[in-house]
Amino acid sequence: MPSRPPASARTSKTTPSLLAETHQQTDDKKNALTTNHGVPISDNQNTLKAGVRGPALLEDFVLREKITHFDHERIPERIVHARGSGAHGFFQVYESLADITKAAFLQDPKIKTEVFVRFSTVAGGAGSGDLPRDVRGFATKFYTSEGNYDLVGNNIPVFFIQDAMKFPDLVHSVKMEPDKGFPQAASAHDNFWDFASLSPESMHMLMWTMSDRAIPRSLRMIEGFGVHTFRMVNAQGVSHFVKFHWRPKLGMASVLWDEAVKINGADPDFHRRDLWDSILNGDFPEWELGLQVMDEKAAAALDFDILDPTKLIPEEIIPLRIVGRLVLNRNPDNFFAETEQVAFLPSNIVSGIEFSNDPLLQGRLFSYQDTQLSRLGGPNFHQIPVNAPRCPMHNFQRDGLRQMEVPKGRVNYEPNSFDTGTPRECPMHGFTSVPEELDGTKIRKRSETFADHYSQARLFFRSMTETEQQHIISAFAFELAKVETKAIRLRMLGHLAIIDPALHTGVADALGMSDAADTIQPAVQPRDLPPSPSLSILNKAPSTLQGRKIGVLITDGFDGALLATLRKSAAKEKATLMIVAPKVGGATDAEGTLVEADGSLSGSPSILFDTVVLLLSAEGAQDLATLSSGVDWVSNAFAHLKIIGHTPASQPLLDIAGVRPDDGLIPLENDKGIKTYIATAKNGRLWQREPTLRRPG
Ligand code: HDD
Repeated sequence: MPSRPPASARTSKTTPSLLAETHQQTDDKKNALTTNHGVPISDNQNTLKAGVRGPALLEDFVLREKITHFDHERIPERIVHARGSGAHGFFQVYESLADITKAAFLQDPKIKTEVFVRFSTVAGGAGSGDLPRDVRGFATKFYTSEGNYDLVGNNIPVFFIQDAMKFPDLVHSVKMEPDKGFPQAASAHDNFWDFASLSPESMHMLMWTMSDRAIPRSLRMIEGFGVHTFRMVNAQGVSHFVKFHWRPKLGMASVLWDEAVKINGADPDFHRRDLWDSILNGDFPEWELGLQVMDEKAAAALDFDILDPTKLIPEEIIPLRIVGRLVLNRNPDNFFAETEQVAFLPSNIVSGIEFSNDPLLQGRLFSYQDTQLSRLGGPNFHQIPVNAPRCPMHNFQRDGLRQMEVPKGRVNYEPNSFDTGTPRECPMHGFTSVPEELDGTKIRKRSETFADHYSQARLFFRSMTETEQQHIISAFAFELAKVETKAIRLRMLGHLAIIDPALHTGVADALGMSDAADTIQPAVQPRDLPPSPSLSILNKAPSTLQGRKIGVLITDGFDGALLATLRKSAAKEKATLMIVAPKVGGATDAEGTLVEADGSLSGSPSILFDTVVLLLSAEGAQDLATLSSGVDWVSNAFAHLKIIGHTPASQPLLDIAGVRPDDGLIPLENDKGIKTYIATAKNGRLWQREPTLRRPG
C-alpha cells in the first residue's frame, strides 16, 4: 500500500505536486499556460480525480485536450525521403542570366532569394540512421518574387528508372520486405536486387549507389543535381535545354563503408548534427549552381536522348556554366513545422523555367501534389508558413480542410462584374509555356532512344580512380553477399560482365562465385565512351581541412603547449578541433591545468573524425593500451586510412593497436611536426594504406 502523502500536499491548492520545489509557476496572467482555447491552466502536473487517490474524471478537459493533441502529433512520414534535415538560406546569381531565362530571381546579382533546403536519405524511415548506403535528396525551395520554384533533386545525376510507372515498384523493392518488416534503410536484400537485376535501365544508377557517392562524409560535401533535363526560356521566347548542378564549396568527401556501418551506431544523427552545428557555429554551408546549357541542335548531337533520366552529359562535352551561390545560414526554429511540413513539388516552376518531356519528370509532376494531400491533410498546405510564397498570392480557390484564411466579400469566381479589384488573368506577366510543336500517336511504349543501358554505366566505372573502382567492387560484393537467392546474384553478375569485365571478375572473386554468370543479351550493345574524370570524387578532392574534424586524444600529463599550437593551426585551416579524453571531465596537462573534453573515449570513437592526434603522456599511453576502447580508437583510425599525428610517448598504444609505420603517421615532437601533420592531413586519407589492409569481399 503506497504511503499517504503529507497533509500539506493533500490540502494545498497552490502546490499541485509532491515535487513542488522543482516547479516553476507564475502569478503573471500573460505568462500563464493555457489550453488551446485560451483558458489559463492552474496545474499542469495532475489529472482531475475523484479524491487524490481516486479515479480520473472524464470532465477533465485540460487533460483530454492535451492528450488528444499529443496522440495526433505525427503525420504520415514521406513514403520515400522520410529521413531529412533542413535549413534556411539564400541564393544569388553572380551575373544576370537574362540571355537564357526570364526567371525574375535570376536577373540581377543584387537579388538575394530566400530558400529552404531539405536533404534526405531515400529508403529508410524518419528515425533511421544518417549513413545507409543510399541516394541523398537535395531539394531546394526558392521563394522568388514571382512564385515558389522547387528544384527537387538528388546527389546523383541519374535515376534508377526511365518512367514514373515503375516508381512504386522500385520503392517497394528497396524498402523493408513487406512480410518481414526489414531490412530498414538498406538496399542489401533480395527484393531490391531482384527488381534491379530485372531492370537493366537501373545499371547506370547502381554504379553510382555502389560508389562512394552513396556514403557522403557530410551533407555539406555532396553535389546536387536536378537529374532531368529542363528548359530555360528568355524574354525573347528563345528556349535552351539545361541540366542543374550544385557544387559544394568544401569539395566532395565520403566516409568508408566500414566507417558508415559504425557511425550509424555511434552517432545515427551524424549528418544532421554536422549540418546543424556548422550553421550554429557560423560555418555556413555553401554550393555553387552550375548549368549545362544547350540548344536543340547541341542536344540532338548527343549520343543519347536528353529525355532519358538514366543518362548524364559529361562535363567534358558540355562544360558547366557556374552562375550563382546557395548559402545555408539559419537552422529551422522547429523541426516539425518546417523540415517535416515542407512540401516540395517539381511542378512548382516560375516563368523562365520549364519542364521537358522526360517521362519520369512528367509522372513526378502529378505525384508530389498528390502525396501532400495525404501527408498534410488537404489542399491548403500552401498556407503552412514554410510552404507559403513570399510574394503576393490571390485566387478564387476556397475552403477545404485546414483553411487558415478568411476571404472577404461575395466574389469567389472569375470573371465577375461585382468587384473590379479582384484578381484577373495577366497575359503580360503570367506564366506561359514555350510553344512546343507536338504530334504523336497515343501509345504506351518506351522510346527506342532509351534502350542503351550499359554504355554510361561503363563510362562511370572507367572514369573512377583505381581506389574508387575497388570500393564499387566491394560495395557490390557486400550487397550481393546479403542476397540469399543465388539466381539473383548470378543475374546481377551477368549485367556486371556487360558493364566491364574487370568489375565482373572483381565482384565474382569477392563473392567466391566462379559459377557462370547469367548471359544477358543487351537491347543495344554498349559502346566505349571516353572517360569523364570529373565524375570521380578523388580526382576533384581539394587539399583542405576546412569543415573537417580533428580528434585529439589526451591523457593526464599531456603536453599543453603542443595542444595550444595544434589549436592555432587547426583554426587557421578552418578545421574543428575536438578533444577526447578517457573521461568527458577532461585531463590535466603536464603543468596541472585541466582541459575539459568534448567527448569521452567510448562516446567519441575515432570514426567521427577526419584525422586524429594522439597527445598522450607515457603513462596515459600505457594505460590506454590495456583498454579495448583505447586500442579500438587507434586501430580504427589506422584501418580507416586516417592521418595520425602522435607524440613519441604514444608508441606503446600504436604498437598494441597493430599500427604499422607509413606516410600517414606523423610524429609530433615540435612545431615542425605539427606543420607536417597539417600538410599531410589536408590531403585526406592515405589511400596507399588501403590495399595493405583490405580486399573486396
Ligand atoms: Fe521523388 C520525395 C527526388 C523520382 C515521388 N523525391 C522526394 C524528395 C526528393 C526527391 C529530394 C524529398 C523532398 C523533401 O525533402 O521533402 N524523386 C527525386 C528525384 C527523382 C524522383 C531526383 C528522379 C529524378 N519521386 C520520383 C518519382 C516519383 C516520386 C518518379 C513518383 C512518380 N518523391 C516522390 C514522392 C515524395 C518524393 C512520393 C515523397 C514525399 C514527397 O514526395 O513530398 O511523392
